[in-house]
Amino acid sequence: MLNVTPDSFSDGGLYADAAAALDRALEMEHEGADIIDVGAESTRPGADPVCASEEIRRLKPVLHLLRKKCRVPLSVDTTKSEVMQLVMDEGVEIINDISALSCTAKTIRRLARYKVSVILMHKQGDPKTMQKAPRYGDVVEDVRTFLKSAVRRAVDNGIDARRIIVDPGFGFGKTAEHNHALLRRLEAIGSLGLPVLAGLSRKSFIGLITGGDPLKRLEGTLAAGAIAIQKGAHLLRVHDVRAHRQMADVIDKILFSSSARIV
Ligand code: HH2
Repeated sequence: MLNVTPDSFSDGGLYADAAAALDRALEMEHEGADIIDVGAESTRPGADPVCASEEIRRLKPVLHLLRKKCRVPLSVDTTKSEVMQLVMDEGVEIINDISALSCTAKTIRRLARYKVSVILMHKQGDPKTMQKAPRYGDVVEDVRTFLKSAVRRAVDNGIDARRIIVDPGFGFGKTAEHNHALLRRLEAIGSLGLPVLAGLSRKSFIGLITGGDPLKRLEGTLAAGAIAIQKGAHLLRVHDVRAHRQMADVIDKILFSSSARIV
């Protein structure tokens, strides 16, 4: 992941400048990233939303450079139709939407025409308040049911099912126990028959186990990522690419014939 934000929870401000963002993207590519996911709005718990024009102002120069220099596919983390349109015109291949395409059907049909892939993520509530009192019946079943209907809506509006990735949305309106249950039973999300992405990197439910601030959660993040791969995750969204590449390659070599993707 490449956060071009001033306020992301662990790397805010580091890559807000386009040249620094390009250097980091090339470094991640060199370290073994399969996809670069660029985000211009922090969605950490408590974050204030930003408007589309500010998101575009942050993204445009970065995407322009990345498009020219990066070899791996580019993804953009956004929920806004205007931003989706701009980044598709810049040649971005993947839209990562933490609201699972809550946009209009018209926007979804436009995504289908551009033949982009989409990441549909579950969240409960919005970043500003989502950690106040998350509630579920059975968190795994509730998340699975939500994703199933988001996939159905995307397909009904023309998105090719082969271009859809699902994501249970670790940390988005979930207590630590909810996150543990989703990780323990991640196969249930995989049973939707689509690739699963897990975004675990440095998140607070890992910090609650290990202690330490976000920059000191690498080992805990690797443990959670290793569980996710064993439970069927196809993609990991990470800050620390080199360490995850090595971890995923070892698990894949020993347990699976195909390789997990590092984003
Ligand atoms: N997590 C974050 C942002 N986008 N997208 C998907 N699909 N899955 C995730 O788990 C996910 C995501 C939050 O992490 P980060 O980008 O590190 O922080 P911030 O939102 O503060 O920029």
